[in-house]
Amino acid sequence: MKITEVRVIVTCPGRNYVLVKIVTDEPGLYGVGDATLNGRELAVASALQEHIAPLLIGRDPDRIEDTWQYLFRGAYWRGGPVLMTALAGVDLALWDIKGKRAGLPLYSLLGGKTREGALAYTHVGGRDFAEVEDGVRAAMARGFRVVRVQVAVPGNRGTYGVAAGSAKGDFPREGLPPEEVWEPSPYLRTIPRLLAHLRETVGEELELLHDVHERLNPVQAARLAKELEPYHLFFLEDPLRPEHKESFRLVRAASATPLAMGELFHTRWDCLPLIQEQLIDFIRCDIGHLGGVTEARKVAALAETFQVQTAWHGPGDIAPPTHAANVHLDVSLPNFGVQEMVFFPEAVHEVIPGAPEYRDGALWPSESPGLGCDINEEAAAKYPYRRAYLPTTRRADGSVHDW
Ligand code: KDG
Ligand code: MG
Repeated sequence: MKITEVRVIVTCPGRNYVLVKIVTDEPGLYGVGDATLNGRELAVASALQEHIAPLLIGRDPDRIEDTWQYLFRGAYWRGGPVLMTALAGVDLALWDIKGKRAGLPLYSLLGGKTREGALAYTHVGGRDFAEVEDGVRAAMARGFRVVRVQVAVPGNRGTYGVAAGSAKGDFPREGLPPEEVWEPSPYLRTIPRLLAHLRETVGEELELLHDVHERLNPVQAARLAKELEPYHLFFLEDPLRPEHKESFRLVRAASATPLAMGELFHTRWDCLPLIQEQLIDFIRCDIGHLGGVTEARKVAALAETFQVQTAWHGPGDIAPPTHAANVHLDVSLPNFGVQEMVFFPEAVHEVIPGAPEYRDGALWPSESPGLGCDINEEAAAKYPYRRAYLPTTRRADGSVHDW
């Protein structure tokens, strides 16, 4: 069996997605993958089209590990978000082909189920505590047992995780990234109060988590983790920037609040120091930015060795094939922790059918062979690419901060 064609499909059914379709010489046999990198979509599409696709034509799609090594190590230039997202798109499509050939869903190829469904969490953001509380109650009514909570911070303009129209930043010029203003002091005062409010009003049973989005310095993160301790978070996500892994020691030493990190990591070597020193409790890489299922399995095995659980990244800016891969891994891995999820709009289901189904607080894998997703190329063509960026964050004095 040989790969005969690699199609890169860029589409915008509400937001931009880069999809990969790998076609084989077996009639009707192809695989689909996701290679979306928010705000840098065309860089990945071009890497795939111009540099990677020609290397794949004529290769045996069954040899996933060899293809992975060939594209990662064989090219000399390795790692980074663009190349690892491109590699993930190829990897997912190859696993999809393998599953379809075997007539088995991906989870079965990964060792079979260790659980039936994947405990899922949803996002709730609000302009104030009352709005967050309402959102949390609505999520509970939908069956969620784990909820991520974010709130607008008085004095800051634009808050991560709070819906548009409430706290979004300004656009410096049409078509460029919106700019937000963020200061640590009001943020650090607000978040413990939000959690206190939620524990008082919705009780102790619901699992709550919060995403810092890498904005704090080590001592600020240590303070937040310590002050949140009484509210028993499921985890505090991404307290620090990804560069200084050793800074996690300070946060760890300050409290017993569980910590999660990983969506800005791109290889197992990024994850290793935090896992090996047991400085985090959840590794939450984005399978779509980590080189796919092949690398995610290795990260999960490292994590299992050190009692770290998985919480793969599952936002709306990665496409359904990555969400499907998340859930196939979740139900097969022994050290699965929780799965982040979103509800996709109808246009996404039309273009990329097969996103995992949500029911009773969990996500359920498809029983179809492979990943269980497809690409409707005709529908994709109705939604052309639209340039879009993530926002930029500035401090009150105008200097650039981490978004
Ligand atoms: O493109 C950036 C998003 O994927 C990221 O901001 C989402 O932090 C995120 C999360 O936890 O879902
Ligand atoms: Mg996050």
